Amino acid sequence: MSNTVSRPRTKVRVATERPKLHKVILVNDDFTPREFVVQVLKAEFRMNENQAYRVMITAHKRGVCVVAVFTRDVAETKATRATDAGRAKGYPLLFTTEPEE
Ligand code: TYC
Repeated sequence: MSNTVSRPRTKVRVATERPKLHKVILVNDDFTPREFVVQVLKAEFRMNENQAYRVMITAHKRGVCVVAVFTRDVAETKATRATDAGRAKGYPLLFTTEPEE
């Protein structure tokens, strides 16, 4: 149309804007032993026994628990490594990632 003005569709972002952080989420299951979940949390997310136990028991009771937030690459790598650690032992242990709002 003659009265239609097209504008650039690219959003202008200021240079100081930080990349979105992504949550690593621990998902409960009925098979992975509690102690093994704690072990994986300590190894992959550098938690102490207390922190790891609290994250594990929260996922156990509520279904999921946010473990920590990272840049997307780091979150995905850690979630994959932690999930693979369970798979290597034959457990269905699952870590997922999700962008923060
Ligand atoms: N629900 C498991 C059990 O009772 C323990 C568990 C907790 C597994 C958290 C996964 O994300 C998880 N053995």
